[in-house]
Amino acid sequence: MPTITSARVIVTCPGRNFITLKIETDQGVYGVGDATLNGRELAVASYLTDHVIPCLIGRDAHRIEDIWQYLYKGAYWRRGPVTMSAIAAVDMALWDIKGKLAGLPVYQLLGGASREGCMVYGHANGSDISETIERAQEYLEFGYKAVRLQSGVPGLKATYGVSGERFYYEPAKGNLPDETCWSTSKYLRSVPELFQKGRDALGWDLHLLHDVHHRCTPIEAARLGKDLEPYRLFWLEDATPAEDQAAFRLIRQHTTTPLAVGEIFNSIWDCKQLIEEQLIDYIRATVVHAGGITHLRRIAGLADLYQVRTGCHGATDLSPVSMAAALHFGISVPNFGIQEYMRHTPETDAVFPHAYSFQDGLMHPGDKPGLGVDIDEKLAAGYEYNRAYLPVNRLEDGTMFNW
Ligand code: CS2
Ligand code: MG
Repeated sequence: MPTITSARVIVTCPGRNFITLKIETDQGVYGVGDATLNGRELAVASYLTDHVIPCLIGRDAHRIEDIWQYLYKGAYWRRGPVTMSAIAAVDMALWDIKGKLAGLPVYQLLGGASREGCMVYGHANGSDISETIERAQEYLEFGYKAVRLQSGVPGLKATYGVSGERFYYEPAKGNLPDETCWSTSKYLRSVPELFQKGRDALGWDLHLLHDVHHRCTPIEAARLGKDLEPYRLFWLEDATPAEDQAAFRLIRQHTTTPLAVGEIFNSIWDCKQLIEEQLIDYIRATVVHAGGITHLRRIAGLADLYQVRTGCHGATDLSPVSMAAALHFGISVPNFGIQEYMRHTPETDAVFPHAYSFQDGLMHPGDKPGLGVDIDEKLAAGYEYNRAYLPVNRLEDGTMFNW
């Protein structure tokens, strides 16, 4: 049996902070796992270093499920983004080790490929509608089959998803949170035109998506869903905050626009009602924040019973280690929907060499044993941690709101 002999957390910041767990065994094989939690990275680093790693040494690295249960039940304080991101990193690293020792890519251990590749979506964003559509046309030329449109809102200085950068979107900036100002009424007035012009310019074959980013009340989300019905979106994401899963009943009653939610979920309990009542069409829970491949398979299994498909989060603040693990999961799971793919910068890709690839709108994890991704520790050491926060958001009268 491969015994865990050591493990350590690598903090690096090639343009943005990433937390990577590396677990080593007595078979000379190691595994890597992503533990990045945007804006709270060091909390997970400490959870791993100070509380988890001492419990791993001497364990059988093959016992993925047992170690998962040990870390979940053994913590006593269950769930939460910090705990579940730490467990996720251990889980990813153990699947990586298992694949390497078996000489197989992880997706072969998960039941093999269920499709040729994972359809991914890119992020077109711009300060106004025409710039957003221009960006989307570039994604169309790259071969993407799906693109998210996020545009500036007339009358607002800044809004979610608009970065000014052509292909990268990194919202975490500054030594303290930026403060942005929001108006739902201005936003609701602007979105239908974005998609009406989007359809006119981009046609009907390209899947179009949009992220509300938790900023509507249920009835506002219902209205937006209805307003967007003529444009046949692939999904409307995070239409309203989902702590109250029942809130989606009201949206569902009013609109047939498909709904996606869950990038901030960290366990099956966060989405059980949403799935069982078919209040959503896509579950966005991710490999890094929802307990790793092991737990994400449970979520996907529940979702499959109710015709809910996966649509995993894949922003730049999920490292290439997560991207690799998500693709092994995505290519094998029966109810795959779509995978988000916010490209990483060349400096990030250099720190995390990987086997996954993009072609004709699909991504494939590659066939290297394990996850097919690594961390170049020498390069990583050259990028010091640099504290950065996600912005906070206030209404025009100063009331704290959802970012
Ligand atoms: C977004 C993310 O990718 C998405 O759908 O919601 O950009 C999200 O804001 C970031 O991952 C937060 O760190
Ligand atoms: Mg989102």
